[in-house]
Amino acid sequence: MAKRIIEKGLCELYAEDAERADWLVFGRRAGAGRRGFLKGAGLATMSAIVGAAIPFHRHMPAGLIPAALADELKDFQIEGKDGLVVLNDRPVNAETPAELLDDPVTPTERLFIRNHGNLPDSTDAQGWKLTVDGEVATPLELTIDDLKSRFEPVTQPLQLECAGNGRAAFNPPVSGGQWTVGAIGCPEWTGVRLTDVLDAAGLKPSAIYTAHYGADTHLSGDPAKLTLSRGVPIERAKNPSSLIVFELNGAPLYPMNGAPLRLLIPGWAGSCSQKWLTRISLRDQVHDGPGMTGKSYRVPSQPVEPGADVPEANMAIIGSMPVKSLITHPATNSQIAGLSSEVRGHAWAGDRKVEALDLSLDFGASWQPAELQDPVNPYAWQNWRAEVRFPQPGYYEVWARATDDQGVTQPFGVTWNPGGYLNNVMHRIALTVAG
Ligand SMILES: Nc1nc2c(c(=O)[nH]1)N[C@H]1C(S)=C(S)[C@@H](COP(=O)(O)O)O[C@H]1N2
Ligand SMILES: [Mo]
Repeated sequence: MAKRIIEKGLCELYAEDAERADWLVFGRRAGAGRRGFLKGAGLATMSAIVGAAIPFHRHMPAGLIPAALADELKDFQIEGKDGLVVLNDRPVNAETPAELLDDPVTPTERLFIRNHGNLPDSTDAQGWKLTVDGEVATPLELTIDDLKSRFEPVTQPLQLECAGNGRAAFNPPVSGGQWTVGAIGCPEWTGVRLTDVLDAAGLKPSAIYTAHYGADTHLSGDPAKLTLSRGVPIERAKNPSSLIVFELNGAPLYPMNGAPLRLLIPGWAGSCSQKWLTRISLRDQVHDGPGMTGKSYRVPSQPVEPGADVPEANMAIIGSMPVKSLITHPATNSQIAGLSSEVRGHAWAGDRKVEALDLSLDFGASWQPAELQDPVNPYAWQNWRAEVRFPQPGYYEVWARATDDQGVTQPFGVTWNPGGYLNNVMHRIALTVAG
């Protein structure tokens, strides 16, 4: 596995803008406790992070990075999240270790975070407005209360996966977040159907693509620049599983997962699911905002040699995510007492359904089927389990391989592409069987 590349350090972040760092680190506005000196909730959080009371906290300046954390991003916890591995902190990007994704429905504190820019100044639902404009008969401006009162609510577990999940395994390495396997989750979302809102605005026949806009700001601080603005073909927007959501697991959205309003286009590249959603514009052409062109969220139309420089004309926009699976129990490197163990996890296939999940204990020489459940609704991941028996004590690898309803199976090796996307290589874990 390629070495993790941490793009920005905590020290650098605090040195540049301590208040914003507080917001990113503690998930709340600076000044609420750490302006001046450490007190109240800020002090409690800081004590929890360093693992002890801080006797001299009265002298600890706001914005000071505890030396205990200075170069240890891995020990660094994001308030409201549990056990996520921080890949870089400006912007915050954090993934979930596979064994913490064991729940059938992903808890909020275990849903990954993928940010391109600075968080919006406010994530307050009060006064938030969503504009729907462009190729529509009646442009709309909707508050969150309007969305709740005018449209039918929908609550469903739905998968969200970053297109760059698995990038860390690319060889030659590709720049960008070095995600391993944990930029995926399937929490329960509540919102309204995007198609219902589009119907209310009245789509013109010329509307062929959406364009999504959010309130986060560009890392450069330039207000004229957008962080990310992707879109989807109108048919995908009309899919009843495409939602405008305001709740995550029965509570208002977590700030860094897009509060107070976001899109969810489950099964497609996570980047289609605009966070801090402020505007959906209907276009009469394929959207060309940041994230739609060049090497962003595009892959070669034909397989290429690893490291190849692919001309833009040969690149196509990513749509559905491919068939994939994860082993969430046991954790890799576990010791197994006895000669058998339950193995379990999830499998998903973007727009498709997973038809089979097979396991191998002998490096792919033979395979045995696991019990695979149907999705609880379209675009929820599918849970699977198996009781596996090991012939004798020793070192084993468990490999999981999902096959979708078109017969497409996960590959053994990475299908290389310049942006480091869509790595759906089989997940493997290591087990020591004590017998
Ligand atoms: N406004 C905005 N929306 C965004 C992003 C972003 O940086 N800004 N990142 C996108 C990407 S690349 C992914 S994978 C998902 C991640 O959602 P999460 O952070 O809630 O897990 O949000 C998408 N929506
Ligand atoms: Mo992403």
